[in-house]
Amino acid sequence: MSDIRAALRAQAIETPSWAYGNSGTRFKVFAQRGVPRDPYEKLADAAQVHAFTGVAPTVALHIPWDRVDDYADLARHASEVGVRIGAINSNVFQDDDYRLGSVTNPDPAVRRKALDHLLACVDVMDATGSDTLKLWFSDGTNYPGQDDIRSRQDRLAEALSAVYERLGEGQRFLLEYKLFEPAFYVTDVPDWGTAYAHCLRLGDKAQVVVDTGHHAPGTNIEFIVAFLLREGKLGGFDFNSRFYADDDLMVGAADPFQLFRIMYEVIRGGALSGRHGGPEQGVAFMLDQCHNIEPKIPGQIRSVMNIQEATAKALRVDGDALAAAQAEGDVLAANAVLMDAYNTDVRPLLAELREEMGLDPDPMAAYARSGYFEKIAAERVGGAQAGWGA
Ligand code: LRH
Ligand code: MN
Repeated sequence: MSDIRAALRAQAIETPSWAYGNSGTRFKVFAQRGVPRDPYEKLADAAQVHAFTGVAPTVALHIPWDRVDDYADLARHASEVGVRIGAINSNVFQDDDYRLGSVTNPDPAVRRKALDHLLACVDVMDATGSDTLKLWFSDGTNYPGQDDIRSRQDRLAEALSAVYERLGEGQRFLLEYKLFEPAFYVTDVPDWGTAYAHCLRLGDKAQVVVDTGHHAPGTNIEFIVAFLLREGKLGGFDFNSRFYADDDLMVGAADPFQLFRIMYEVIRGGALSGRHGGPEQGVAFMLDQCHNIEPKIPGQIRSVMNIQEATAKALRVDGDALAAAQAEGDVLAANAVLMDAYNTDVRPLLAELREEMGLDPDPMAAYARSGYFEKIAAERVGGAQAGWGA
């Protein structure tokens, strides 16, 4: 049991700066009291999640949503409040020039503009000490014939090569795929295979990020995880959950059993922490969510706890019994080993672990009692609340 505790204690989950700002759908973005007005306040809120869970030490930034005059000073502020800057997310999906694509756009001037932004994000990595650039492209088309599928892949490959060349020592990029939206016919990086092929051609500094909301319904995501881990090409996760499309709901909320199966393959692949034959930086366990109607900081705390619970259950799988049943072809026994672990209530174990870590066993209740929300709701009056700026 001690190794399970050690693994859970060493778990590191990265929260996204944009989860602390206002977010919504095309129908409505509901503003909430106390929402941050700038990246400094977003980091302060993220630090609360780490303070109450003990396993959320880094925060992903999104550029330009988190643009500041002095990124080194922002990194200093992060360490003052108790966190570090994690992945830097590029944004080539919110500029009018990108209507027909960013790095895949037919217009070379637009492609240059998009590439310059990606390279500028590597400068932000240098300034903040981040070792990970996350690339998601909304690029695609809406109608057959609108553009040449193959030529767009050529343009994408050209841009990825230029970014790859720019990466410094110890730096990498994670290429994110997504089945559709905002493009509704062809998405230029639609699935894990396309992302994997581009990364394989480039080299070790290019890996794939699996956003759990970016697949066709019914996709076996843990298979993709197992495959990419075996290839040493799984760079990270954008964790969230969904009932229908890219709903960006709290991870584990819609399908906790799927999250358990994914974490089991992470553990089976030796990737829960540190080196595992893959990227030297290890697998980044990032959240990518939007709390459209629920309070932001408690939403992130609950999400981190959902990953802890899925991880603790997956660590409870009796590997020897499973291997024996699998070797004997005892289908029901093998399935039962996994279900026993999944059906184990690990909340008492996690509560004890938090006490051992000097934390309150119930992070949600402890945060509610802290009065932090009342403080920020009173202080953060005026100014423009942070959001997607869409
Ligand atoms: C795209 C995405 C991507 C981010 C954005 C916030 O759907 O998952 O990871 O840039 O959400
Ligand atoms: Mn994502």
